[in-house]
Amino acid sequence: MSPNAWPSHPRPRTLARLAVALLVTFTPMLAAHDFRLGPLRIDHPYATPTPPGATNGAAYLRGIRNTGAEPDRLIGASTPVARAVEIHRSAVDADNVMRMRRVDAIELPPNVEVRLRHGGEYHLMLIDVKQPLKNGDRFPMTLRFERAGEREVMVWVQPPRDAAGASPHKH
Ligand SMILES: [Cu+2]
Repeated sequence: MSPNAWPSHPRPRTLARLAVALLVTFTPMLAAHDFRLGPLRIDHPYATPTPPGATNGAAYLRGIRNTGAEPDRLIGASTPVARAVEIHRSAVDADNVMRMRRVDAIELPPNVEVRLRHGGEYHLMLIDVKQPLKNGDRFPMTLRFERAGEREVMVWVQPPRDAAGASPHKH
């Protein structure tokens, strides 16, 4: 396929980048994976599969541990598989319904592990996913921290371990 055959749409470049990421990370198959950025330990980024036609997905982290002496904050994220990524916090509202609200940041105090797990307080909402996320997929996501800067991590798509946390949520 000649370069001229590519449409002007950015999708082919995104797919090529994904393909490279897949080649890099499929060996070996590990039960978990983690990333480091300065004093931050980012443990097992994952996302739940999305049903066909779903516009939004959700990504999680088993945890982020700040091993440094200074506080940091997770202030944003982006990924080629979605138009935008928002930090959402779950809370029970006055009607006793669990709702998600967008927040600006997640505080990462020193010597604390903050969890962003399925069914927990925080998740990363993937707004307008470009294709369904399927079990076994991998995709890159860049996390942005106020102090430590940026780190690209690989997100594993897998079914939630705790089916009880799989109830649909409202925004
Ligand atoms: Cu949400």
